[in-house]
Amino acid sequence: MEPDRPLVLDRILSLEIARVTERAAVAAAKLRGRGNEMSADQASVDAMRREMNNLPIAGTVVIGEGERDEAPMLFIGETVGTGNGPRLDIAVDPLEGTTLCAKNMPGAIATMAMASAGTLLNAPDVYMEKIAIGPGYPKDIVDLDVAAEKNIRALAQAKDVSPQEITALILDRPRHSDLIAAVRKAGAAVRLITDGDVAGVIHTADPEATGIDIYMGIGGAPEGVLAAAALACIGGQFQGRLVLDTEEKRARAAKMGIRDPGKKYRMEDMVRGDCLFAATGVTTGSLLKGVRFRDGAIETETVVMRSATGTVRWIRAEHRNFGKFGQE
Ligand code: VTB
Repeated sequence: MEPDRPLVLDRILSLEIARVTERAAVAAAKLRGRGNEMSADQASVDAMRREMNNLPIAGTVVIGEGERDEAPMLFIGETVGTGNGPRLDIAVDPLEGTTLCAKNMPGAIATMAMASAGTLLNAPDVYMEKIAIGPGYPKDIVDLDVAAEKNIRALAQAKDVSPQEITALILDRPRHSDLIAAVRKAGAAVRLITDGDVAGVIHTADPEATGIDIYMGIGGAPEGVLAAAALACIGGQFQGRLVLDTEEKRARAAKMGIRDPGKKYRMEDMVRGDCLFAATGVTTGSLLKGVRFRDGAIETETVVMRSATGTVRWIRAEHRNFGKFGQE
């Protein structure tokens, strides 16, 4: 263990991290269904940053709202926290699923992860090819470089079921039409989502509860790192590869220290140490309940995961002190 990172602090942080995502979720939830993605996103960013700056950490944002020149807050490289505490890498997506929130559709979440300094992949905001499955399978049973049909068959075999009993979760995008056709050709079912692939990947960790065996397709790289942090806590396999299809993107990646633009990252390469992951529901989805504004209380539901122990905590909170949400 690093000397500046006593385990007890980790444990305290697993409650503190929930406060941060709760606050971001409440701020976004106030703007559910207003059709304004930007304002909902901005509100959750402001709220998350304000709460995070109360944490006794010396954090550096490695996955954030963008690069310094394009994001005024929670930009990559921004230091967060009080500065007195462990040095940590911070990954944030204050409002994952801005469109879901703006349209008041299921599955918007506020999410973040913390890990020891220098252990999270510093990914630029580009696309990432992703494939993820839950725990309990032989290593590398599915692989980004293998045809989708073959992956489905391998997974079915490992699960000792027919491919017909496998369900793949895929983002509903035109770019996935060949992938969707291939998965169906293999006999598996496809569940499509419009947004929200952090939660999508997490679904693979408990197929019995979620009905999802595998996540496949191309989504955001920042979301990929956050999803990898979650899976690192609860177990599973995840591979990702950045889509660096232009000179400009390759240059941006190089600036972040990425030497091999075609590298296939395993979960362990994206999250190289202990981490904490948290997500609070903004709108009710299959992972988390959304924020409820009741007479006299604001209710939130949060999941916090810790890789050191594999503990997963579901925190249903009733907030009665509205003052802390007042600035949002
Ligand atoms: C996915 C999805 C996110 O971005 O990562 C997606 O999970 C990828 O980008 O919720 P495109 O929308 O361009 O396909 C989000 O939708 C967040 O913006």
